[in-house]
Amino acid sequence: MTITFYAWGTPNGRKVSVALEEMELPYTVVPVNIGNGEQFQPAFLRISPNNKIPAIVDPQGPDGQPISVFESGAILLYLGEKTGKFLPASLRERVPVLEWLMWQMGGFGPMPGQVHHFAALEAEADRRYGLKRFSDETHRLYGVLDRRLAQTEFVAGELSVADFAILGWAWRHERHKVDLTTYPNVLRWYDTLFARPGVQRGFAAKLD
Ligand SMILES: N[C@@H](CCC(=O)N[C@@H](CS)C(=O)NCC(=O)O)C(=O)O
Repeated sequence: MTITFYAWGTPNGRKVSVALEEMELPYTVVPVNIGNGEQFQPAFLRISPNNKIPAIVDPQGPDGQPISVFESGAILLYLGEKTGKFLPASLRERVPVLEWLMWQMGGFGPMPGQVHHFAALEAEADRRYGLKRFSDETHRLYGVLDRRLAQTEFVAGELSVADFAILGWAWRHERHKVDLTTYPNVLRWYDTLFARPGVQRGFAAKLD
C-alpha cells in the first residue's frame, strides 16, 4: 500500500524521502508549496497541525488502519518501527539512535536553519548578531558530530534513521556556510552516505 508523503524539497523533507527510498517503501509525493502558504490549508492542517512539512499518511498503519504522522523525527521512528529497518530492536542499540535523532531535532536543524534565515537578510546590521550567534552554534554542533564520527562509522554505530535525519541538514552545509573539509570525519560519513543508491534516490526524488 502506497504511503502519501506531504513534502517540499527542504532538509526536513529530504530526511523522509531518503528513509522511504532506503526502506524500499512505495510512496507518492503531494507537494506542499510552503512558499505560497499551502501549509496553512485546512486539509493539510488536519494532518500536520503545526503547518509544516513533512507529514505522511500510511493507509496500512497499526492494526491495518490508516494513520497520519507529522514531525520528521516521529515519521522516521514510525517508518523504522513499521519496517524493522534502520532502527534496532534491542533497547541498548536503540538508545544511541534516539540520542542522535533527538540531537538533530533539537539542534542540528534549528541552528543552521537560523543561519539560513539571517544570511538571507539584506541589512548588514540585522544580519550581524544573528549570523554570529547561530554560526558559532552551528560550528559547535559540527564539532560534536565530527568527534562522534571519529569513534563510529555511523552516528549510532550501524546505519540508522538518525543518520538520515542529520544528513538532511548536512546536505545544506554550503548554505549555512560550513566547509566540510574542516570536519574530516563528517566528510567521510557524508561521502559514504551519498555513495548509497537509496540516499541518491532520496535526494533525487521530486518533492516540489
Ligand atoms: N520540527 C519539524 C520542522 C519542520 C519544518 O521546519 N518544516 C519547514 C520546511 S523545512 C516548513 O514546513 N515550513 C513552513 C512554515 O514554517 O510555515 C520537523 O522536523 O518536521
